[in-house]
Amino acid sequence: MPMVLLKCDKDIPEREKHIYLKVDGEDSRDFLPVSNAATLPGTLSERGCAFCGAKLVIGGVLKDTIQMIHGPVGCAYDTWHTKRYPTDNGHFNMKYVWSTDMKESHIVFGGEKRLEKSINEAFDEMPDIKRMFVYTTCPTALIGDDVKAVAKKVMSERPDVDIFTCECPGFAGVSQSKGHHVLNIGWINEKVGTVEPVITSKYTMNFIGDFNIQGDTQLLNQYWEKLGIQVIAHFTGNGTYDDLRAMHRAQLSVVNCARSSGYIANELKKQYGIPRLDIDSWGFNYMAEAIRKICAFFGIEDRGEALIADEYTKWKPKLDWYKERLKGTKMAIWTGGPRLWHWTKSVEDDLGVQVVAMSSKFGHQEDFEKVIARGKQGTYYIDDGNELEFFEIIELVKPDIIFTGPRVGELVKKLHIPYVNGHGYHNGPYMGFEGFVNLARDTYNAMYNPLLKLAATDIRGPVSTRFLEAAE
Ligand code: CFM
Repeated sequence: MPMVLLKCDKDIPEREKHIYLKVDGEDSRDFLPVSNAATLPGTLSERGCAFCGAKLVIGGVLKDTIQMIHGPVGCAYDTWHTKRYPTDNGHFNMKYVWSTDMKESHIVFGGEKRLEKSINEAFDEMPDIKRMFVYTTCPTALIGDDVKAVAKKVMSERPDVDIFTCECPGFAGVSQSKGHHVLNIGWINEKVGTVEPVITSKYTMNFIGDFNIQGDTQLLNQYWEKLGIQVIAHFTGNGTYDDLRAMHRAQLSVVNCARSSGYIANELKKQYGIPRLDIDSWGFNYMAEAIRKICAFFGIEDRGEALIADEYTKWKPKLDWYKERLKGTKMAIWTGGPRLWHWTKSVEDDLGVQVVAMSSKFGHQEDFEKVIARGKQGTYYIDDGNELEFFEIIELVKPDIIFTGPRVGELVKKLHIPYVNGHGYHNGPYMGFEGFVNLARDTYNAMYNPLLKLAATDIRGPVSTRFLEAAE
């Protein structure tokens, strides 16, 4: 039976359609977990809301942009400081949070005036910042505040500022995935093509779907600089608002996270004829393959080979040191979706690890197609997993280590299973060659942390014996 009903799901048997166990001898194309569907009542989802997908994942990464959240203060607070995407201008994006702080009376009488006042206040407070994203949230979308009209009015009164409005309240979709989509499409239709970039190289590209988690973008940038490729826009790691308005001038769109940002790459192709090239940026084999593909596009294969050779000389021995000590480790990966298919084969090939269970919060059908194709037999593939399922799966597959977020991570720690932050990383970056050595190091450190052994020791036995001995 490839689809699995776990014991804990006996009262929500529909969950069977969301859990797949790949077994020998079947055509895996026949079995795909249901995904990107509304969470079932009765299951405690780990998902985020659609607003969060727009703000926390994509927009909030930009380094020079005020993120004005039109809603109750909680929407702003809860999407602030929960993600680690540094910037090279002193982390402006992570220092501040902006909210219109909607209260009951504003819901009753409308929040447009309040929004206008907040936008002006924010620009007055920060005279060096001239760019802003405005987001609606559940309450302000429900009452129908016209944020576009407000943004237009402010822009006409302040000609030096530019504002992008993202109307993606939390309820707009079944998960954060909807927010990615709305932001991608809004941006390409309203802002791309409104700034002309300065071209400094014969070779230009957009780098799409990398959010500079703990410096990923900055690490990969060293490669593009060595190869002589100009990145017109980073969508959105360490990126600027105006760079993203110039995406239409790149010769190529390179896509890492196809889930969150494939939409804009498709539109760039449709509207501007820019080809899309999908790559994986985690792992030695994948990174080398990515560099080869990009260099082949530009006809600079020699430069690519030289770069790969240099990086292998520098980092491969370090990777192998960890591989020697990690091979045979059983790993579970419970993140958003794409990292399942990005990582399953890379940890297997580069670290000798065996991935035994994978859970995706919001992946779509295509994500499950990719991960099941790349993943092993005997592995569980779960859509929108809940806490009880996680515990039952742990019993079934007995992982040695789990890549997941702090919420689930802190839970599994109580079972004395080490976890590595698969979202914001422990000590990243994790992309590229150097980054994958960091991932290996964090995995090794988590596995061999002596604290785990101490935490698993039941001190009551030895203590009581000592007391007995003292009493004698
Ligand atoms: Fe793309 Fe991401 Fe991810 Fe994602 Fe995310 Fe993320 Fe993720 Mo957390 S954009 S889909 S919505 S790779 S925040 S940086 S780690 S769940 S697998």
